[in-house]
Amino acid sequence: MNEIDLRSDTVTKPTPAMREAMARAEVGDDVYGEDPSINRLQEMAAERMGKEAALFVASGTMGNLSAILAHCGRGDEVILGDKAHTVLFEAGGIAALGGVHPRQIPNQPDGTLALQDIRDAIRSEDAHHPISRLVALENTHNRCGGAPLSVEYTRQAGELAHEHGLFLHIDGARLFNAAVAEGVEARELAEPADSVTFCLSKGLCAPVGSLVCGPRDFIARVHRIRKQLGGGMRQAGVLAAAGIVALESMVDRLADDHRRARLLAQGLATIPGLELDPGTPKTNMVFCSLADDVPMDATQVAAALAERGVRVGVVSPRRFRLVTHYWIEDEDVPQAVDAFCEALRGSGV
Ligand code: TLP
Repeated sequence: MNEIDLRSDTVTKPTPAMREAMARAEVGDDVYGEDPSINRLQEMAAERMGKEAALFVASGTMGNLSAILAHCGRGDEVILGDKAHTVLFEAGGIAALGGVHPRQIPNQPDGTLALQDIRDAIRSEDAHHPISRLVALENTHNRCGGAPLSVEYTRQAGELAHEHGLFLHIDGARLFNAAVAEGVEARELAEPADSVTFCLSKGLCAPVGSLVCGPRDFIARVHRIRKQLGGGMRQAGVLAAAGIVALESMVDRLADDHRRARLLAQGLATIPGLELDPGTPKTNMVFCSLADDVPMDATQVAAALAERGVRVGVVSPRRFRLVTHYWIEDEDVPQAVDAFCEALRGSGV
């Protein structure tokens, strides 16, 4: 049975072109700075983000952690959303390993932080207070439905942070999805930020890795922190080779994932017992919930779907996330919709 895996775009396996590039990759010891493939990828990433320098790291989590630790000292505060990936899903690393205090303010449904909330959260000079050092945004915003933040909003948030002497970091795990959705270059979305992390291993399909991008002296600090975290890799050029293919050939096609997410949402909207989030999908993620009268919970429905070869993410007891990606074809969409129909019919709705 052909499995349709909609749990995340992190499940994407490398493409044949990536596997070939990996096999041919020129490598060296990257801890000595001698891996030509890593060096090339870092130059490409810096160029794509319009920043001076970039550093290859093992994951999006390591990218955010090392960037936030490079901006903030122990006891400093980062202002970020209560639905930020860094708050919800990074194992509290910034507090556990960096002593950085996460000041959470509400994420708006469109993934933004209200500018007034940011302003109100910035601490005054007082020995009782942590020192406000950083604002962190997420683009696209995962838990806010894969919402893309606009250039205009990002600029306003950057200006506000900088007016108060704070830095701006963007968790741009899916920044290229945002760029495609907004019809802009990724560097325009990154421009207002002092640092940005983006991932190769999500919609771009590479097997491993993320890039932290920013000014040269900042990236030098991130480099030292990556070493402290045990993230200095050796012949990692085999991974970078896939990342280079990702940047060269996998960005523009993200529009196909967004189109398939729209088709998927249209199909799911016709199923009794399933309620779609307003405005979903915003990029490559469809969020939907079970209606109150459905006598199964999301885990049970997901199990019934898995029996039919369709895997979905369960994000709360009655809620699902379905993510489209390179390995989801047009014909998989009606198949997934049919599986949902059958699974819910089985529940007697
Ligand atoms: N997100 C994963 C899960 O951890 C939830 C997913 O399936 O979406 N920032 C954002 C916005 C992310 O969505 C993720 C991964 C990360 C950072 C962390 O990236 P990795 O998994 O490479 O550490």
